Amino acid sequence: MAVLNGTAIPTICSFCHANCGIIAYVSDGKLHRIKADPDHPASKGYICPKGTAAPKVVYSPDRLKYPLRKMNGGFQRISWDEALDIMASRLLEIREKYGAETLVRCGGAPVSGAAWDGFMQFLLAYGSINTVGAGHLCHVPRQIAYEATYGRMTEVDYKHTRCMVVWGSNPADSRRYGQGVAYGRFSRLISDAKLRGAKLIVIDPRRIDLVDIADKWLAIEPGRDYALALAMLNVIINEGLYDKEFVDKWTIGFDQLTAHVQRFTPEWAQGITGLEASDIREVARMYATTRPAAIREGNFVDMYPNAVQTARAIGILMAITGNLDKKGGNVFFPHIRLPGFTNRPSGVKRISADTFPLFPGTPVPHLVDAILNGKPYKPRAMIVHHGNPALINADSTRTIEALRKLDFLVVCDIFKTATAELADIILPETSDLERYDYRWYASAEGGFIALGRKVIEPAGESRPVFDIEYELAKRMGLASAFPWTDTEGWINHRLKASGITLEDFKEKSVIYVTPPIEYEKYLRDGFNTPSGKVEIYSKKFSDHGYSPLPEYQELDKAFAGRPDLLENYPLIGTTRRPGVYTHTRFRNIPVLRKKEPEPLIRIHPVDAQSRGIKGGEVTKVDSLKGTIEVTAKVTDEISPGVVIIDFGWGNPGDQGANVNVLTSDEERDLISGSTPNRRFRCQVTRVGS
Ligand SMILES: Nc1nc2c(c(=O)[nH]1)N[C@H]1C(S)=C(S)[C@@H](COP(=O)(O)OP(=O)(O)OC[C@H]3O[C@@H](n4cnc5c(=O)[nH]c(N)nc54)[C@H](O)[C@@H]3O)O[C@H]1N2
Ligand SMILES: Nc1nc2c(c(=O)[nH]1)N[C@H]1C(S)=C(S)[C@@H](COP(=O)(O)OP(=O)(O)OC[C@H]3O[C@@H](n4cnc5c(=O)[nH]c(N)nc54)[C@H](O)[C@@H]3O)O[C@H]1N2
Ligand code: SF4
Ligand SMILES: [Mo]
Repeated sequence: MAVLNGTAIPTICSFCHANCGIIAYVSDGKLHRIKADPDHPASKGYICPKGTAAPKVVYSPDRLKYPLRKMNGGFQRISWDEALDIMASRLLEIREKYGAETLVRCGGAPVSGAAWDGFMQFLLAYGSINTVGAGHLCHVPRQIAYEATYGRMTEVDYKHTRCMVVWGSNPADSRRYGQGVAYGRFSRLISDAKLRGAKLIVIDPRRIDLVDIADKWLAIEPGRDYALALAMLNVIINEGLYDKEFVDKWTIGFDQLTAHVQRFTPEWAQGITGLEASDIREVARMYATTRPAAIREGNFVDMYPNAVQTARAIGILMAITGNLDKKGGNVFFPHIRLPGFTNRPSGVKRISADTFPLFPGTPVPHLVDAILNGKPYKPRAMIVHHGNPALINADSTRTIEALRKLDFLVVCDIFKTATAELADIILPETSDLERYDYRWYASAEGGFIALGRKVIEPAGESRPVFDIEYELAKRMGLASAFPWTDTEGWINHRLKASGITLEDFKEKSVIYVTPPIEYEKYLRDGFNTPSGKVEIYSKKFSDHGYSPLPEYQELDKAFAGRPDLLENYPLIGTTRRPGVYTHTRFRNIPVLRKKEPEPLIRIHPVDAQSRGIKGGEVTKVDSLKGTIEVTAKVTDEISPGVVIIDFGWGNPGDQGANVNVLTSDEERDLISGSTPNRRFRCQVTRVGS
């Protein structure tokens, strides 16, 4: 399809997972302005400052415009032919010498179809199945937990609920009200529910904006939610507040759970969570007795070494209170089917197959181990597409050391990132508005697909990822393993199972491909588990040697029995995502940078005063892993003893410190390999002025 000839082109924003509908104003081939699309079902007229800044992003002077090759310690411009020839010969050589499985594809947060899929087909055609990304920190721990418990992740039915628990999610900044669901004008979802009389409970170490309208706020210590969830189960079971009929008919293992949670009293949890036992009781009762109720458990879960079992405990809360798949509860929105990739190599073993059998890929820290110690085998080459692993993983110093040890690193991005700095070859991709893409959404009205349109020509020599990987495959004799030859072919392949093609979007921006939501489907189909019931006791987990009931787990292993270390690192550090950025993106866009010019450490007045720190002063933060300097913001939005540092800084030129220098990848979730990116013990001192 050619670029649409018109001035107002409906498309979608892919700067974050919300994927709002936008209208791109183009004339003389130039993008002038982006406005919200009032009709798009994903956002109904909402747009954030990042979306509005799209022209500044696509025309940024920092855009990568040509392929680059590392030479003599710097980067030199090369042609596409050279770049692809070098890649083809190096990758063929590596395959010959070490085996296909030593190539790894690294992605990032899957904010668009292209981000999900780029270089996946190439990887399989080459003969490897090794993928890494941000999943171990982003959604996979929750996914593993819910798949084992009742089939798949749920969404919140905000429009019909009477009680919302926003648990470790900050939708006002993340614009993420669910996993992959379109709620319409989402920015008003929670306040509208409040206006209808629904209750709101916020569980968050920080006084986020939503606390202002909450009925109850639990300022929990970071990483301690597991104890809270177990104590809530204790109260709900012992006070008989659960849904007896649902539990009898539709769950397995409730009696074992009842016995299991007896020792997890609110008084026990009080000592761990920093919360009052009476508050825990009150929240447990409010949640269990106000039906229907729904928990929006956010991304907090995924960045702790007890991630999967915490999610299991939360999932079990949803189930025993009878809120699963019920109108106004935690529901399953309709699923869209997408055909997978072809030519999956057989007989190749994932690097983490033995250690993390339930993980669909490999957690990055495990890959880092494999690169550094060669076990079970040493990965040799990596293609990074749409991700920035050097900054986003726990213990950046160690991650970067591993990336440097690769024989061959290719990074495909639109900007020169901290990861690109380590690459042998940098490939410039087209930005979202310079290529076609698509996105699937679940919604109460049905699952639908929206098209991301190419509205302007690519910057410089940048190319869409699917064209790049096909060209590369052709040079390596792998073209026959591709069901497409370019971006449009890729979209048509993925849309096939929904019975539509790219051509169908000529007149429409959005096409519905499933029926609307149906509640209580389990009455007909059961739950998607081996028993067809909610598996409170998980045989799947016990078969894999994991605790079949959520067993409590201590944190901060490196500090166990070490009062000296606890004294040296008395504060608990966690991280914050500024709403004006997405992860490590956009610090180079001046209109956005103005809003949050530098990373801050939020510190409570009590902790600041005892250290002689004033707001606006530079502080030094030390952890067992490293040291950074950040400016202090003295605020009571957090509790004494807790500090919060902004995440996402550290790309070349942004001059901000990378908080993951402080985090550790040693303590991992047994089941998902998740690391405590949001919990590190630290000390903060004033930098002498
Ligand atoms: N301490 C701490 N660590 C964290 C988190 C945290 O909150 N605290 N959050 C975690 C989570 S949930 C996630 S998802 C990860 C995020 O991890 P990533 O997804 O790896 O981080 P991003 O900064 O979004 O990286 C995306 C990259 O894609 C590039 N890009 C943008 N558009 C295009 C395009 O069209 N084509 C190509 N090829 N590239 C493009 C961007 O320039 C950017 O470099 O971080 C995790 N790490
Ligand atoms: N602007 C912007 N939007 C984004 C992103 C971004 O980087 N910027 N990233 C996108 C991605 S990849 C993701 S995964 C989503 C995530 O979106 P959400 O699921 O909404 O998660 P976060 O925005 O990370 O908010 C997590 C909240 O949990 C709190 N928290 C931290 N630790 C704990 C804890 O131990 N317990 C509890 N109860 N709370 C805790 C934090 O203070 C924060 O308020 O956002 C997406 N949207
Ligand atoms: S960046 Fe802003 S406009 Fe774009 S999808 Fe996310 S919330 Fe919507
Ligand atoms: Mo994420």
